[in-house]
Amino acid sequence: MSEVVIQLVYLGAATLFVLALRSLGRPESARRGMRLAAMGMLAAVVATLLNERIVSYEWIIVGVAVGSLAGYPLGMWVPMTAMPQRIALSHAFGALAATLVGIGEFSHDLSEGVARLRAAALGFEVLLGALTVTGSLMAFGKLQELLPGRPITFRFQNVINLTLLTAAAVCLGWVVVDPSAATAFAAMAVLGAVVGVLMVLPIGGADMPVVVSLLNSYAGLAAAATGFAMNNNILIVAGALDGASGLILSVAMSKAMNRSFSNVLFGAFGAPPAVSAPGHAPVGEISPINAEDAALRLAFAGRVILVPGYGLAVSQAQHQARELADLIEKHGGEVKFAIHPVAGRMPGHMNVLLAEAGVPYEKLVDMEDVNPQFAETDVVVVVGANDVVNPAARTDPTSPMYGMPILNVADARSVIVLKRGRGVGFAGIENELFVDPKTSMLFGDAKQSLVQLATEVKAA
Ligand code: TAP
Repeated sequence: MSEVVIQLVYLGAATLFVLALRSLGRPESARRGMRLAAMGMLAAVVATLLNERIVSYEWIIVGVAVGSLAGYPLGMWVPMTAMPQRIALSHAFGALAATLVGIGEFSHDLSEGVARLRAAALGFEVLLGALTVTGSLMAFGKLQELLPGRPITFRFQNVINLTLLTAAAVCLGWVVVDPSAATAFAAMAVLGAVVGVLMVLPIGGADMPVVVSLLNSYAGLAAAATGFAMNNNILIVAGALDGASGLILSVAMSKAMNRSFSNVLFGAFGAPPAVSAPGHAPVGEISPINAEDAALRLAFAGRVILVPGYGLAVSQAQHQARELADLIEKHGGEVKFAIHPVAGRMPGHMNVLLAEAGVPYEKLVDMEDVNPQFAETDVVVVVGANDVVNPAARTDPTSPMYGMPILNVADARSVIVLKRGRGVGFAGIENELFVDPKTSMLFGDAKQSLVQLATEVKAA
């Protein structure tokens, strides 16, 4: 009877996970999505605790206590800008759990003889799990700047990595053919862990969000394999959902950065370039503007679009951006926020920051929808964005960015750019928008500049 109840709860939890993923696709329903996912996870955990194979709850209680103590501060106190490394760490923990379960189950069954299918599932789980643990720790180290962010390359890196991965796959095959081959099982786990390190080291720190998302996918697949090995349906469903969504997200991120997925993984790209690409120095003079003049333009503008970018996240200026938008609207203007899919350093970065500041969802407009509106816009305020507004992506076939979809802010009647100086963005290339005759530069930290603008707009 209890088994029927458990399976029914699992079915409900799986439905909640699917609905949650669907809701997470839009900013206005994302909070609901998170709640649905949390409810699904709670139901799945409670149902699992009813499993009759559990002989003692003591260690489970200790695990829940330790996990909660570690998880609460990680969830509540880690700043938004540190979210990618926090997520990398979570994947490392999740994959470690899957790996240890796999090793435990394999060793436990060894004396009685492991069934071939089960050995295959456990081997797959441990191989992917070990790779994800070390890969995620490397990603964490790079994002946290404990390791150098630049790609750490070595000769024949792709050949060596591929050879090691093939050797690990051969060990897995060996375990499937002979499920008593404990040495092959151990060698496979070690090789998986080594591949995790060597695959992530040559990838630059700035590409880590794509890698973290891919490792998320691997952790999901490892969990699904655990589900097969332990005959647990919810692990299979949740793992498959995680695996598929992580992969889709990685590919979508690469696409929005105008990079092929294989280039991110094998191209040793993503290092902050020391100098801008030769031949791309923009011709023209920068026109600085002071806060007073910029505010006058904003106070009397009919249509204004704010374009947030990585600099807004760095200076944590989301509340000030919203305040400025409110003040412009009080003066009779209409304000929208243009959201580029890879603005910032992680998917949905700008949406999350602006939602935190209470910007209404209907004011956040996606790139495809906002681009045709720039031509009708009086003033665009670019807040710490650079690459996502670089016109070279549209106009310069020799630019490394050529072909990347961008926000066409250069189509607007006038542009005010808020940034600290002449620093380049993630792609490390110059931006002609900054010397466009209709662009004015308001230099300074984004938060301070927005505060000054707000003060001046209030007084206008
Ligand atoms: P970026 O092109 O990185 O430009 C950010 C600009 O912000 C810099 O030029 C910098 O100029 C300015 N800035 C930094 N700190 C600031 C501060 N405190 N106040 C004011 N300005 C500040 O940003 P973007 O336009 O958002 O583009 C994102 C880039 O990251 C894209 O190339 C994208 O492909 C890449 N990327 C994105 C993701 C995801 S998923 N979002 C993942 C990996 C890589 P100053 O130094 O002169 O101030």
